[in-house]
Amino acid sequence: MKVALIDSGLGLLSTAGWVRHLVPDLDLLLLLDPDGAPWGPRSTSFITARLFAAAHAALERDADAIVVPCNTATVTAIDALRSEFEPRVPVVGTVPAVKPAAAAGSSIAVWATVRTTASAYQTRLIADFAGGKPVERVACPGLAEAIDRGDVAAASDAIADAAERTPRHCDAVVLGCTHYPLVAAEILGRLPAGATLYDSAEAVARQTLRRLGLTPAPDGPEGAVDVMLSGRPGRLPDSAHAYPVGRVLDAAAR
Ligand code: DGN
Repeated sequence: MKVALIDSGLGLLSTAGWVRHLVPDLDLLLLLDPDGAPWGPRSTSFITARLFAAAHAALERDADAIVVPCNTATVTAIDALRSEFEPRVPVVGTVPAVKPAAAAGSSIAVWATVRTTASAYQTRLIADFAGGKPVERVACPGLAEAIDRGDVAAASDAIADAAERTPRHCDAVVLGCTHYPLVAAEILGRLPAGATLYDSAEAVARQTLRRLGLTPAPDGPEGAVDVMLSGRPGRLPDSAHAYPVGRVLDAAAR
């Protein structure tokens, strides 16, 4: 079976890493969009068109599930993607992990792209799942882009800036952009002691397995990893090597 993961850039790595960890023998097709990235500042029609193009490419390559490990794309276009591609294949989106954060923390901050932060989708998510607890929305302009470039200094500046705008009493910090778990240690180092990070990568990977009727089987052989860059077969960018999961998946790619 083959799982296709679609994101503008390296954010898909954390979810792909979890899928590989839970069921190694699934084939993975990683679809990045260097020609269109970053998606955050783009229009809804642009993001929808890029997702549709990637999803068609995935189906041409016999993908059994389409995963969008990107909060920005999910809040923008997941309904359109589902209407077009389900029930041919399951379509799994990603939203910030507000629910588990609210279950464990007393005061929550959600770090995300400017677009996700401003979205009505996130407003609904907070209303539905924060259980009335205070939620601070912290936009992190430039952070996903710096992570894509493997630009450690720019990422570090963006993290410091977001940490400064995060109220000190927030004990649960949700990483509402799939790029951010790649620099989780750096983020944690900038937050007050005792803060806990939450992201959606494992939950999205587990939901993908459920939609495929699979259970975790961590001891199997390793399936193939293929990469497409804006519709062309390719390799992960060199910047993926800045992150452990990027090195592992690049080594497995053919
Ligand atoms: N990884 C994306 C997200 O989870 O929102 C951000 C991608 C982007 O292009 N900004």
